[in-house]
Amino acid sequence: REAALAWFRKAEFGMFIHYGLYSLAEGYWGDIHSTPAEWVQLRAKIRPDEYAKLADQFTAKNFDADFITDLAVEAGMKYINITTRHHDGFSLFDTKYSDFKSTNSAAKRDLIAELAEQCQEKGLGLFFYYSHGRDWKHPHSPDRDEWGGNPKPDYDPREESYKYGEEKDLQLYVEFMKNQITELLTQYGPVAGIWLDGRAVPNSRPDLLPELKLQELYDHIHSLQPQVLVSYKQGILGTEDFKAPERDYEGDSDIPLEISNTMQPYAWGYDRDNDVGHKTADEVMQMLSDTKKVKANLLLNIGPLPDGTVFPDDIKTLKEVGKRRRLN
Ligand code: FUL
Repeated sequence: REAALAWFRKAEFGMFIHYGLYSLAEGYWGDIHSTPAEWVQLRAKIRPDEYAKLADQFTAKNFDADFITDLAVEAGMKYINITTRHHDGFSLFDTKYSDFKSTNSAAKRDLIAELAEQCQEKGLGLFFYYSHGRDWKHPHSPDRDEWGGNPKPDYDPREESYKYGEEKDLQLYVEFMKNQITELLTQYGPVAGIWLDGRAVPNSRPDLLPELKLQELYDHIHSLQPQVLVSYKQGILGTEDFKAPERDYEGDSDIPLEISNTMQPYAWGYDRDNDVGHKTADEVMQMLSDTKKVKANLLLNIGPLPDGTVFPDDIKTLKEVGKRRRLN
C-alpha cells in the first residue's frame, strides 16, 4: 500500500461520477425540487417501489466508458471514482445480493465492468464510491430517524424482495455491504480505492459504531486487494488510508487528503436547474491550485445526463483545463 499511497499523493486530480436512477429525475419529482439532486427519493418522499420504476427507463444509452476515460486522461486526471451504489440502493454493477441493479434495468449492462476495462486500458486508477449506512432500500439498514439523522423515505420494508426475516437486524445489512464490496473487489480487476460515504452512525451515537464492524471491513478489503486505499470521508476510525472531505478543508493533515467538488453549482447527480452556472476552466484551475496548497487531490464530479451523456459544457471545460495544465 506504500506505493499506492505515494502514487495517490502525487495524483492531484481525479474524476468523480455520480450516475444512477436519480439522474433520470434531473433534480425534480413533479414540482418538488431536490437539493442535492441525487437525494430526490428522500426529499420528495418517494416510495422505493415507485422510485424503482425508474429502472425501466434507465437505458444508459450514451454512457460511454471509453469516452469518459479519454476525457479524464485529456484533463490530466489520474483516476476515476464512480458511485457503484448511492443512497437509493441501486447498484451499477452485477451483484448476486440485490435485484435492484443496472443489469436488471432497461440498460441490462454492468457499467462498472465497462468502466473498469477502460480504466485498466488507459492506466487510470479506479475508485468505488459505496454508500455505507445511508441506505433507503435495504430493509435492515439503520433507521437514522431514531438516531436524529436523515430518515429513510417512508415505506414498509416487508414489501421488499429481500429474503430476510421481518425483524430488523443491522448485522444482516453489515453482511450485505461486505458481500457487495467483496464483489466489487473480485469481479473488476485491480481496484485503487474504496470510498465509503454515508456515515451510518451519527456523531452523537459513537456507541453504535462497533456494530458496523468497520475495522473488520477495512481488513477484509486489504485481504482481498492489499493495495486498495480506503477512505471514509473525514475519517471515522482514524485507520483510513486517506481523508476525503467535501468541498473544503482547513488545517493540516499528515495523512493524504482528497477534496471533492462538483462541476454543478451544487448537486452531484444531474440537476436541470443547474444547466447554467457549471464551473468554468478558470474556476477549476483555481480549485486545483487551492487544493494543491493544502497538499490535497481534487476529486471533481460530473453528473451525467439521464442517458449518460456528459454535460457538454463540462466536456469543453475539462478539455480546456487539460490544455492549460499541459502548458504550465
Ligand atoms: C454526500 C452524499 O450525501 C452526496 O449525495 C454526495 O454523494 C456527496 C459526494 O457525498 O455525503
